Amino acid sequence: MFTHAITRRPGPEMVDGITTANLGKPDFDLALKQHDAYCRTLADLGLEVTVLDAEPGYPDCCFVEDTAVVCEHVAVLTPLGAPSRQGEQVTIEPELAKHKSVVKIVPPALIEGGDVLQVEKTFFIGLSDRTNHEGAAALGAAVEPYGYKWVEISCCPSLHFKTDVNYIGNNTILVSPCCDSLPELSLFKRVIVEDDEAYARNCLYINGTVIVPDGFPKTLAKVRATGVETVVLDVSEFRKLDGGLTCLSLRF
Ligand code: CIR
Repeated sequence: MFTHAITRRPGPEMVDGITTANLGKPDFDLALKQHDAYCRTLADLGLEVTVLDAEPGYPDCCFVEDTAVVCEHVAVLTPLGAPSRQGEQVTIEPELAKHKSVVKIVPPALIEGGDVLQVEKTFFIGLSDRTNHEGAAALGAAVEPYGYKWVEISCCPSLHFKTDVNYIGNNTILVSPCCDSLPELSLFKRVIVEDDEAYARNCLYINGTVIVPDGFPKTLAKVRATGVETVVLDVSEFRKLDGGLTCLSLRF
């Protein structure tokens, strides 16, 4: 069960965030409204939500998921693989320290939270341009003492592992066709999300409810067919920066 979330509002500099999406610049005012709705939804689902102010100098600072990996026993601060984002984790540390003991991973180990999918006592860690083997091993070493297992995965070349694979409860994952055949994921029931709705692979599971991005009817129907509750949220302005629903919060 999650009880808390940390989010960070986007700042006006978000229009200069990293992107490969080719969907144009985000509308800052609309992004603020969407961010407010996102935070309200997490609160409606029972979480105590801490909303931090934007951090000047960091256009991608609202994507807090990448700055840490938080589990029941420990919070692991990540050094971030994208040079323009390195340092975002510094202001997250005191927030996490209010709740957890904090461990820091430092370069040359590189890892971003978007590459880490935790399902119960296992961390699935995808290698990417942002996460290297040293980063995966450092996260593994930080959580192993608490009885967690970790699995390093090489999948398709997406921004993050959770661009392609996300847990939606009931031992079920949403998965890209490319990652569907990964032996490491074979114990899950798998719901394949085809490329025409690729963005919707990044749904967010909170305590029995799955938040699905607006505009992806086939994925919404597939998620509902698994029997979970769903909530639909419009995060179009974050999509323009390659950001999805999971990236906008740290949950614990
Ligand atoms: C970036 O490229 O770092 C941001 N524009 C998007 C980060 C998305 N984070 C995530 O999927 N966990």
